Amino acid sequence: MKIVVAGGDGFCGWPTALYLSQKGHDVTIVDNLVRREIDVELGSNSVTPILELEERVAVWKEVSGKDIAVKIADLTDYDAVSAIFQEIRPESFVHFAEHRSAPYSMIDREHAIENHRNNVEGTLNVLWAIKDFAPDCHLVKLGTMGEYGQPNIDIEEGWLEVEHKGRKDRLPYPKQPGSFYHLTKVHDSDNIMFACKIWGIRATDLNQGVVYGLETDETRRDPRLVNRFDYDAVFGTALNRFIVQAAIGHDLTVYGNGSQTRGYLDIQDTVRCIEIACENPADVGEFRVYNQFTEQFSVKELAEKVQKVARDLGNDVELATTENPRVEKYDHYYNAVNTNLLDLGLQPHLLTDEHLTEVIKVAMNNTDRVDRELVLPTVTWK
Ligand code: NAD
Ligand code: USQ
Repeated sequence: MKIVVAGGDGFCGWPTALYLSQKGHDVTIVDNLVRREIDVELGSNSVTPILELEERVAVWKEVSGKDIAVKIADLTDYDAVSAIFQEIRPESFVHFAEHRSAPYSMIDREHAIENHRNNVEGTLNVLWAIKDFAPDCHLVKLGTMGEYGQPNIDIEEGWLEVEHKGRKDRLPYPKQPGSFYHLTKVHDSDNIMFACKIWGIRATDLNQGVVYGLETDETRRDPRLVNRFDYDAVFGTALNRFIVQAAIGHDLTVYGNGSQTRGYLDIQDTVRCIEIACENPADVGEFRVYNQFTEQFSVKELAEKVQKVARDLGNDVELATTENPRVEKYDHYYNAVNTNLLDLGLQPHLLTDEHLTEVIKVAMNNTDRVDRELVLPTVTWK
């Protein structure tokens, strides 16, 4: 299958591109490398030393014998997007290429607007290019579980059966996101749903939970293929941050009382979910929503797991109670459905002590790359 992986230089996109290539798909990475520029803006870095994109792809060719094409292009540039669609005519377009940090979108007005411009405009360009140049292309779009927020009822997969004043309908599940970033995903979902309806586009919106982990079978094949691993307070996600904090002997930054609960999944399951979505395309005009996570944890549960494994490795860290820079719910109900991907064959990698040990060891081997100044949060919601 001809597959474009947009955002293929990023944390989820790079291992996905390798996985799909290994499976024999004809993969093209599209990325404008903005994530590397944001590292410069924030003075941050990946704990793991990642190569330049062209070099990584050359190593993959050396290791696997397989080619991955690279297009350095910005999805907000319609000339570039339309040229890519006309040249490649992809069967699946996997869209990871967005600014994905909630704190980044909350820095100030300019960042909130740039976040919206980049994400919403990029996705609109992809929709128009599919319509104009590759109408049969299946859009596999990364949304987020955070689109739903934390409602006091079960979270369904995209839709809710509603009975109101004696009438019934199946309506889009209500969205109550918790940051301007998460809001961009809601706007994307609405735009994609509308495009499916009016133009007959096929789309799968993957509402992904928080991704943890580092390596996949493909990145493990050579140290030069290593994935990026963010630990700073802006782009690092909770579990990955706790792992690096444990590796450097820093107390774990549990925000508030740590009862905030989310869906989580291993990066090894992210790559498989994308394969499942590509191999089982949505129908013409269908807007399909899958919830992409495997387990639910509170932040405190995650921190306690990391604390235990770090202690076994000789690093004794405490759970620090850190004032929460965000505005979010505590002690809330959280029960989300995630059966669609499991029904299509996903076999989850669960969060085990062995997994945590592997990743903490990698972090411990790279502690010289960790800037402690980046660990504590500086961006607040208020
Ligand atoms: P990332 O920042 O590591 O990677 C995103 C990549 O997209 C980067 O390489 C960046 O340079 C590129 N990009 C951004 N805007 C672009 C544009 N306009 N044109 C071309 N390239 C562009 O992020 P990630 O963690 O790999 O996340 C990928 C996607 O998955 C995002 O859409 C994110 O919202 C979603 N997601 C991520 C997580 C997570 O925990 N990491 C969870 C749920 C959903
Ligand atoms: N948290 C802490 N301590 C930290 C960092 C975070 O307690 O040091 C808490 C936050 O307050 C929040 C929870 O952990 O309650 C999750 O925060 P996060 O930074 O791990 O994840 P989030 O901001 O939700 O964003 C991440 C990705 C984003 C993706 C989202 C999936 O960065 O791209 O969309 O996970 S979800 O959360 O399901 O919406």
